[in-house]
Amino acid sequence: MSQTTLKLYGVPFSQPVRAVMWLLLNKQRPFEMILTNPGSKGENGSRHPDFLAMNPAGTIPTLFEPESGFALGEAHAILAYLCNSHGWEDVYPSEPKARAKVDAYLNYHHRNVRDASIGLVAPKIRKDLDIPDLIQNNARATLRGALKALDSGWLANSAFIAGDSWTIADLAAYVEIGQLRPQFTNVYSFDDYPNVQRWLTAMQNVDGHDTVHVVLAELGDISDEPPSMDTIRNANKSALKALSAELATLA
Ligand SMILES: N[C@@H](CCC(=O)N[C@@H](CS)C(=O)NCC(=O)O)C(=O)O
Repeated sequence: MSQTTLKLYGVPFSQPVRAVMWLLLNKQRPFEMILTNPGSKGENGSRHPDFLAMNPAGTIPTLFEPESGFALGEAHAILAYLCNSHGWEDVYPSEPKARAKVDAYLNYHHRNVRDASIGLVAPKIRKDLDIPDLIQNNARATLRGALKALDSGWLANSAFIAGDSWTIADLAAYVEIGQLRPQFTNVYSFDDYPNVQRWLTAMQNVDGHDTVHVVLAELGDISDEPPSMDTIRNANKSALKALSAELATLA
C-alpha cells in the first residue's frame, strides 16, 4: 500500500489507542493523531455526530484514511487492517492456523483482560465515582483468571501469546496488563505469575514501548492516591510531546 495519510483519533491515556500507536510507531508508519475526548458529545468528542458517522460505537481508537474515505473503529480490527494493508505478516501471520491463534486471543481479550483491567484502574483514578466493591472484586477475580490462563497456558508454551515472536495479540494484552505494573500505576502484583512477568519484560523491549507509555510513566503510582488533575494534564502533555518528537523522525 502506498503511504496514504492515516489519521488516528484518540488520546494516549486510552489503552486500545496505545496498542494502535505502538504498532504504527514500531513499523515506523507515519500517522496523525487527532485528539479526541472519549465519551464527549462536544466538537472533539467521540460521541459527536461527526465522529459517530465514522464509528457508530463512539469509541476511540478510530482510524480514518482521507484519500479513500475509509473509517474504522475497534482497536483489534484496526490492528488487523493495518497489518493486512501493509503486509506486516510478521506480527499478524497469514497462515490460517497461526492467524487463528492470534485471533483467538484478540477475541478472548475483551471480556477478560480488558474488562478486568478497567475494573481495577478506573476506581483508582475516579474515586469520585464510588465504584462498588462488588464490581472491583469481580474485576480482580476476572484478572486472576486471565493471568492464570496466560501464565499456565499461552505463555507457558511460548515466549509470546501466539508463538515465539510478538504479534498484535501481545500489543493488545500488554497495554492493559502492563499498565498495572509497579513502574506505572502500581496497582497489581505479578509475583504469582512468572511467565507473565517474563513476557512483560520482553514486551518492554519491543520498539515503540517507551514512547507509547510516557503517559503512564508520567502519571506514576496511583495505588494509594488518585492522580490530581494537574498530574493527568502533565502526563498527557508529556505523552503528546514524546509522540510528536517520534513522528517528526518518520515524516
Ligand atoms: N472495543 C473497543 C473499546 C474502545 C474503548 O472502550 N474506548 C474508550 C476509551 S479507552 C472510549 O472511547 N470510551 C468512550 C465511550 O465509550 O463513550 C476497542 O477495542 O476499540
